Amino acid sequence: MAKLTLYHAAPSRSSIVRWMLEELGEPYDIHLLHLAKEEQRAPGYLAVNPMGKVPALRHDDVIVTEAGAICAYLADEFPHARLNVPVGDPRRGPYLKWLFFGPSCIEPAIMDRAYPRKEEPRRGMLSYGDFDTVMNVVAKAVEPGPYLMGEHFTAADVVVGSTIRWGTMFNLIPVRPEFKAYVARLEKRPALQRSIALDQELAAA
Ligand SMILES: N[C@@H](CCC(=O)N[C@@H](CS)C(=O)NCC(=O)O)C(=O)O
Repeated sequence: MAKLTLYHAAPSRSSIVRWMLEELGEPYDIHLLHLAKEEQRAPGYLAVNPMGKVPALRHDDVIVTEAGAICAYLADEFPHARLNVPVGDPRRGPYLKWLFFGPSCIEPAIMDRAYPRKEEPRRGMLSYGDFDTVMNVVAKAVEPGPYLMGEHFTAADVVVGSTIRWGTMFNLIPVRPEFKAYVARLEKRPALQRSIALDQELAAA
């Protein structure tokens, strides 16, 4: 049994972590959950993630949930893969910013646009401000390329890149040349290609 187990549904937000694990190159096991069968609400799994959601990661006796936190954790625990920016490096500030910006700004901005509220909240009350600002900020950040941290591909690209890729795929974000080029660069990565192929096998089984 590998030290790392991903609680996974294919495809879903846990695919973000599967990509991260493929980038890492460490052996891992998959514990598959069928969301349509509500397996994520079974008491055994709620003991792993009381939110009843995937992903969750077990690393020996440590359980981590939330895709962004899992990617940050893995990047720091396995520094040889150079997917983190270590403590003491001034680039760690922007790196952490992107890791948090993905789940706390990009994703809610996309979902609020896909499922509009009856009453528009005040901009100042929303953690992400407004959709267009979020998209402009991300587009500007990915434009110089190849990655958010320049030449250094990091866990932040796995987190932010997964959401941009998925948003583009389902037409939930504007088709912008900056996003198309960034996603094309990400899709050239063998680890992402492997994780997509592995998820397709699982989904077809
Ligand atoms: N904030 C969580 C969100 C996870 C999430 O929403 N996962 C979905 C799959 S994409 C899920 O487990 N849905 C099943 C359910 O809510 O019953 C994260 O980023 O990890």
